[in-house]
Amino acid sequence: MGKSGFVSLLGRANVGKSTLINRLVGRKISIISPRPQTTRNRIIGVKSGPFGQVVFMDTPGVAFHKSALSKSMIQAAEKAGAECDLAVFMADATSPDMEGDREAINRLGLDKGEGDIILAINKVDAIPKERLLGQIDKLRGLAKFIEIIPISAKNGENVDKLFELILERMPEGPAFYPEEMTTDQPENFVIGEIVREKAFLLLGQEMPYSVAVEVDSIEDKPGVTVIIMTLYVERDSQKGIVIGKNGAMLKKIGSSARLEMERRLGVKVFLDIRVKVKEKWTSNRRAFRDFGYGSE
Ligand SMILES: Nc1nc2c(ncn2[C@@H]2O[C@H](COP(=O)(O)OP(=O)(O)OP(=O)(O)O)[C@@H](O)[C@H]2O)c(=O)[nH]1
Ligand SMILES: [Mg+2]
Repeated sequence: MGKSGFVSLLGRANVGKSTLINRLVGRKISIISPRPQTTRNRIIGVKSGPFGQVVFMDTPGVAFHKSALSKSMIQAAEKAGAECDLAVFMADATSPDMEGDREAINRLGLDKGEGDIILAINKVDAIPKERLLGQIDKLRGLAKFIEIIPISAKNGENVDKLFELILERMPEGPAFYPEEMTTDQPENFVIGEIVREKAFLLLGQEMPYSVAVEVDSIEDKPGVTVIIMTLYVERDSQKGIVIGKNGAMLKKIGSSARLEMERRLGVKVFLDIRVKVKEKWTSNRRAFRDFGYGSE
């Protein structure tokens, strides 16, 4: 029998959790952006091999906004932290924030001394090496870490080593998921997330926090897959930002998302994105659960 276990990736928003899960699994299953609070729910990434199977859980970054959506996002992370065999707490070497890390650790219940935690200090490709030791010294007291490892999720530095450390701690057991499965996200959700990622990347600072995407239909026609989806925002002014002058922004978002969908699905895609206002959805639990965000 091989190894089999659950590992949660936890930390403040924007530290690189989604970048790391994609690298560990070897496939893009979680979207990435330079803005905090990109990931909105727990996303499972499965890595299978001769060693057995490790199930990683990407989680929403811990940020302290007051919206019901933010609170539910933290709950999703707490739940992942409680359900795993091992937690990887990630810190960001390029923007050290001891207080933020401490708050996140407390909020996630990682300060209780229960369960194994590895501290991974990410983005070490982007800082001078001599700054690292000081950071390790400061961070090591935040919880009872069994290992501390500097990594770069972006270029892969030390990620294999991190995986070895993880594997050492995994219990023996049967695999939970079929070997070929890499994520439990429904295809519809993944397709919606691609559009949200492109919106994040193209709108930059202008991106309304409240963008949500819903896939209305996916239809396979001869030679082309027709995907119709709706992008929701909370206010009319945000609708204007997303659509842009003469529809230019929406067009850019659409064509960049379509290219990625075509690569992923291996078919030609016709993509139609509509934009609608759904007032106050981030404070309405029912609404964001319908979108698939937050804790279950
Ligand atoms: N230089 C560098 N940048 C990185 C690295 N890992 C991630 N990033 C960048 O950091 C930003 C945030 O990455 P994400 O993976 O989306 O971070 P996250 O922790 O999932 O963020 P949330 O989902 O918002 O909590 C992106 O711009 C990434 O390209 C790294 O190892 N080095
Ligand atoms: Mg993320």
